Amino acid sequence: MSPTNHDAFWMPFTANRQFRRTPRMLVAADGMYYTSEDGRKVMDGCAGLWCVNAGHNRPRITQAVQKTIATLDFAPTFQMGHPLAFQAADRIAALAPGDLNHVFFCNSGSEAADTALKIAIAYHRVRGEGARTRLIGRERGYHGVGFGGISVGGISGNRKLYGSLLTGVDHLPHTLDLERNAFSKGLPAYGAELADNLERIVALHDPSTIAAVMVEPMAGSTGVLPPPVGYLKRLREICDKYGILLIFDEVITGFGRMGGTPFASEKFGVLPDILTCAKGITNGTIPMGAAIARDHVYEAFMNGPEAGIELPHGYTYSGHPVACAASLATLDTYAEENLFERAGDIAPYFEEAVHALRGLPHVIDIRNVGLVAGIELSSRPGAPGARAYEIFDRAFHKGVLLRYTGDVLAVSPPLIIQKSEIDQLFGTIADILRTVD
Ligand code: PXG
Ligand code: PLP
Repeated sequence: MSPTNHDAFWMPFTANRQFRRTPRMLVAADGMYYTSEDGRKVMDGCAGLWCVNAGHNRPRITQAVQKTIATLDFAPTFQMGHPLAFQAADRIAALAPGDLNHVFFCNSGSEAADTALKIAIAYHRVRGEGARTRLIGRERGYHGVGFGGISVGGISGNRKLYGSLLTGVDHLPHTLDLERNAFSKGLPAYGAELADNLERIVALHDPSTIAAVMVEPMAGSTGVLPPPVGYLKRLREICDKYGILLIFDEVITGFGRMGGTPFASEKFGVLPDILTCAKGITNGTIPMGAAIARDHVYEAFMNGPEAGIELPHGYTYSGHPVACAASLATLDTYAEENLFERAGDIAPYFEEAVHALRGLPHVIDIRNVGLVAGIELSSRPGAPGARAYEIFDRAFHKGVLLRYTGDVLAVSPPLIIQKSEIDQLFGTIADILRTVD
């Protein structure tokens, strides 16, 4: 590590002391590759943190950011406007399925989640159903790190240090079922009936108290859990039956990750009432997130006196000009190169390549959809996560950047990945699996 003081940066979701002993530093990025501080090329097997969907250092995006920052470095969006925010919202609304037409900007997936939850509760309140305040999430759900997101999220490690969280939250069971579904290719066949737990939760609390259900269409950061066939449709039906809003958190699944369509919502044929996104919205270049609402949600707020602020919510940087410019250029890049279709076209090759790891030591499940794969390993006795960490660290030193969570390795490359790079990526993992204990 270079001779700066490395104590000051309190690193997020990192074992800070371990990292300082064995640092892994990146200094540059281009296309599919990072450059490490010691000058090695490292293939980006996880699109940064699932966000660099078009690959690194795309000239169109860089130029748009440079031009905008030199022209309009900042402009407020509270009672003021600037054209880029309206253009970016238009483009994103056009990309989003159905009548998801109203884009509320923020700066991250966490803020998008909290924004969506607030809109959902307020929606019922402005319609005269103010008793609908409960929020239903799911075990193993990840919705970022705001108080709303960790409350509705289902990761005990992210919740237990932080006190009482939001009240009035309940959780569906997660959908991972190794007994019935291990080594499924694409969506697992079994588990649609798990959505019926929503009926039980509704009966317990009474529908008149429930505002919204929030889930990731495919849970990403807790280990790649594709939805069982029919599961999301069933959730939608139960929400409709009881007047509950359905929120899809597409922070990872958005912008082509699932292959073939911009959003998982379209891919799986289920339209939520609110959709949240971030990450790929700017190809990871500039922080940005959004909560996108359908017409009926937005219109419920557009009553009352015209001079009244309909939604008392917003961030200093909602619709930041540089982020909006980055987003517009990102969407142009995705469109010019047909990257969502490309991801769908190469997904079968990716699927075969990851499932070829079946039978190697420690591998107990492989899950995939689009350009995402999770490789679940058996844990070392008494040391959950240690094996995956060691593989992650070794892979970095062999020139491949992965993610891991618990003992699941996660692979989610930029959508520009070539077949030869898919071979190299899984070949490196296979080599390590053969030798790691
Ligand atoms: N919702 C979902 C579904 C996410 O995956 C967030 C919300 C929060 O977004 P922000 O921008 O506030 O981080 C996320 C983020 C990983 C990993 O490797 C996943 C995320 C972030 C960092 C690492 O699992 N997901
Ligand atoms: N804290 C203080 C003291 C502030 O004045 C503001 C915004 O004006 C915030 C927090 C919120 O910051 P942001 O709008 O960037 O989320």
